[in-house]
Amino acid sequence: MAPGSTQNIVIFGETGVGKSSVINLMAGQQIAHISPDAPRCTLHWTEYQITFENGTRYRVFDTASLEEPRLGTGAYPPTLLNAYNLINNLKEHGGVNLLLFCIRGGRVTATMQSNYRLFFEFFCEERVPLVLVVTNLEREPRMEDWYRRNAGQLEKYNIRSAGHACLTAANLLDGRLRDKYEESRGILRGVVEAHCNAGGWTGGQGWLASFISKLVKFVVGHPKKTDIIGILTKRCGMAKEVAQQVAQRIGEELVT
Ligand SMILES: Nc1nc2c(ncn2[C@@H]2O[C@H](COP(=O)(O)OP(=O)(O)OP(=O)(O)O)[C@@H](O)[C@H]2O)c(=O)[nH]1
Ligand SMILES: [Mg+2]
Repeated sequence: MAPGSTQNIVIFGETGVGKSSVINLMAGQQIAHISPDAPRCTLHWTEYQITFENGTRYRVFDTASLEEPRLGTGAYPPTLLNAYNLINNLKEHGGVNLLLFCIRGGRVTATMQSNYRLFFEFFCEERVPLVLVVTNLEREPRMEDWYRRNAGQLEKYNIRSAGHACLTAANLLDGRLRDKYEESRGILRGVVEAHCNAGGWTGGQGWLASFISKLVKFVVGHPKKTDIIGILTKRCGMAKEVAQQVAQRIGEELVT
């Protein structure tokens, strides 16, 4: 990794799974607010900066995920706008180096699978390494055992990761559990350092049209072509002809 460079990490996962707590664990101090946060719509994000003792710097984009396997039609326009703003912001900062997918140690669900697809397949086009961060494991005698028990289930849902960290992100624990919290910091930092891609991914030519058309697959009902052209021109600042071409490429999934 180039000395002095900053790695960009996108963290995602359902509300309350422990994203803010994981950021604080990684930082070694309280920089992110623990819930309840104000409700945010899908792909809205907050940015945090973390520097490890060895000097490596990270910019963490804490993003809001889907709360159900599908998106309501009304949620489609703001999600699209957030995705567009997020990719541009990431581009300005050199692209994404790592995805952290945060889940609570429990059973694997359809919403988890949808979020995995939204961020890894749709948003990052499978071009960014993904690390699974499993929280709430302080009661496990060996936290890593969760992964061994659930690897088959993850496989069944097609959730694939370059690495994983089984941990506890709850900071108000004492005694033996406190030791597990400290152990968790080492596990998390190790996996982040091991899997950050050297080059940031920024999304290629045609990213927007491709993302819009993939996102449609998640929406209940069919978004209107005129609504999409409206967002692209009014909110994303795109020229009308370009927006029309984008909507045209998406084609038959849209209602005219
Ligand atoms: N027992 C236990 N509690 C945890 C763990 N991680 C987080 N929590 C608790 O779960 C609650 C939610 O944690 P947050 O870190 O705010 O979750 P979040 O994903 O950032 O939530 P949103 O920002 O609302 O999406 C808090 O009360 C945390 O203290 C964990 O590993 N174990
Ligand atoms: Mg949070």
